[in-house]
Amino acid sequence: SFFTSLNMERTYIMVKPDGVERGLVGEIIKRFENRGYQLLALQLLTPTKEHLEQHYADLKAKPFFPGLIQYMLSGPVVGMVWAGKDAVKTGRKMLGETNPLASAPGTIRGDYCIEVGRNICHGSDSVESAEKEIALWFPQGVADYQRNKSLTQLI
Ligand code: 3AN
Repeated sequence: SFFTSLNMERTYIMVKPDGVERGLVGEIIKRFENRGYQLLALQLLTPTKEHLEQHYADLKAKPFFPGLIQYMLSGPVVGMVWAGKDAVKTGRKMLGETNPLASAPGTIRGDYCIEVGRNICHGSDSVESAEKEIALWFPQGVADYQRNKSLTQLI
């Protein structure tokens, strides 16, 4: 398809409760827009514990798991689906490292936080988990990627 021929990917990016509380939603959206990614879905919601436990199922055995769930329940989050070339890997680069202290300046975490337990954003770590997360957080479905003129000229 057109989507796969361009190496188009979708990724799930989530502004965590501390990012929302600190007013960083616009900044994070701006960075993805400026980079050239396309916003396919956006929602503010207060997640349930069950939802978060599914989202973080791989981390269930970690000692920080209960604290992580508690933190993620502390307020609303903003979930988004972004699409474009290499969106998963490039999205993670834009976020920075899991530990903000290891994140380069210029990345979101490298510019806005210092605590691993308060790292303001989430981004899918593979195409497979992105598709799982999109289905989990947007069961109603998301918009289609829109082909546009400037992009068509690039192929
Ligand atoms: P990432 O969010 O970069 O994919 P994961 O999936 O390893 O990293 O961890 C998910 C979340 O769990 C992190 N964003 C962070 O909030 C929390 N977390 C990860 N490692 C730690 C840790 N050592 N101590 C406290 N929280 C952690």
